[in-house]
Amino acid sequence: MLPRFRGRLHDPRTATAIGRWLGAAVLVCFLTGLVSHGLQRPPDWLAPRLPARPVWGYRVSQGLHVATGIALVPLLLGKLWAVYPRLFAWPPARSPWHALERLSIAVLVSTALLEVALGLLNIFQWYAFPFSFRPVHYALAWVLAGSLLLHLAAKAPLIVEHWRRAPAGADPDARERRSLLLGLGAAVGAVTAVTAGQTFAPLRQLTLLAPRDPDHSRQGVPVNRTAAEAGVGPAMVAADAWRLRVAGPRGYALTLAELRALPQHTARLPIACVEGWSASADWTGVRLADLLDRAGAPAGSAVRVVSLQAHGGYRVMEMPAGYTRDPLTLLALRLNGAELSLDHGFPARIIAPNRPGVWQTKWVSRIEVLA
Ligand SMILES: Nc1nc2c(c(=O)[nH]1)N[C@H]1C(S)=C(S)[C@@H](COP(=O)(O)O)O[C@H]1N2
Ligand SMILES: [Mo]
Repeated sequence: MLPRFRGRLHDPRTATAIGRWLGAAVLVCFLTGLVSHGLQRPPDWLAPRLPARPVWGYRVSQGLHVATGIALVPLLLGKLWAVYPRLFAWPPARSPWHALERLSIAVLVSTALLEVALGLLNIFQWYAFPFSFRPVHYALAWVLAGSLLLHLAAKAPLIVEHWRRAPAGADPDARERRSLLLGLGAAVGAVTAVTAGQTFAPLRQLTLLAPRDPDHSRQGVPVNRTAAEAGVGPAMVAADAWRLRVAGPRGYALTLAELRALPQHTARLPIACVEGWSASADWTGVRLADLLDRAGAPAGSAVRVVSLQAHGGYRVMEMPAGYTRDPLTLLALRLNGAELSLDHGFPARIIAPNRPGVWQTKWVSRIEVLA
């Protein structure tokens, strides 16, 4: 037997009131998800057009993506609570049209729950699912958007009827409904407050539940994958073993001492991980533009950057033209005034403005100019 809820608030008015906030959160989450996807895996037409400004663009958009995704947990639960009795109404379909409408709700509810669950698993780096996260999360987002539009169209008359505040006295449940919405708002506020500090510094003190606490960091920046996890050992980066090789029209190789002797520049740039944490730091090193000029790279060329790491998805990175000549794009040797630690990518790592953390390649060994 399914539990029977006897409360009076399982009605279209409550569903509309929660739906407003739910819809807004889904919209922000969807749009910032598109930004995230576009910056991480741009299609060929988009890659050369990706902008390196604002430097905090990806940081803000990905922070919003993860924060709205987390806020969806209480909002979805609240909405499901409000419509719960209708989900199991009997008979399941009264007409072919009604059957279709219920089918679209089944798709909507299941993709919404799946998207939030996958996102949460991913930010906690618990890859419990047997497929790669990003393409599935991206494809399901379109299924969710499509079924949500269908749902909004089917419910448009009810939404219109209940969108506005009822005239005073006409709605006997108004007070109870307001308490429910306040409670839900408090739940959203609470989950946001204890997680958003991972990217929004003023809330840092409250960061209880975020998987990456930026205060638990070395050199002021959390470490996402350690050198040991990536299989990079001290012998591989020893002074006599490591060279930076630049392949291009006039290719060359440099030792770390030679790199240090080139003009050094400092940029304050954030690392913003897709998982929602971010941290700003002072990065010092050689401008990628200077290294490319020295290799005779034509203006507007993209590059491929290869890490010492033996395998793994982030061993090889391609950087589109919009970033390669940017004065803030560095092959960094120092972090917050000290030499890079091995975990942060010693001897040299990439740091570029407005790019996802996954492409801030550590332990760089090779830079190839692309045609
Ligand atoms: N070679 C290599 N570079 C890498 C990674 C990696 O796994 N291998 N992880 C990336 C990810 S996902 C992030 S968020 C940043 C984090 O940099 P940090 O560990 O110095 O904070 O490094 C990026 N650079
Ligand atoms: Mo990351």
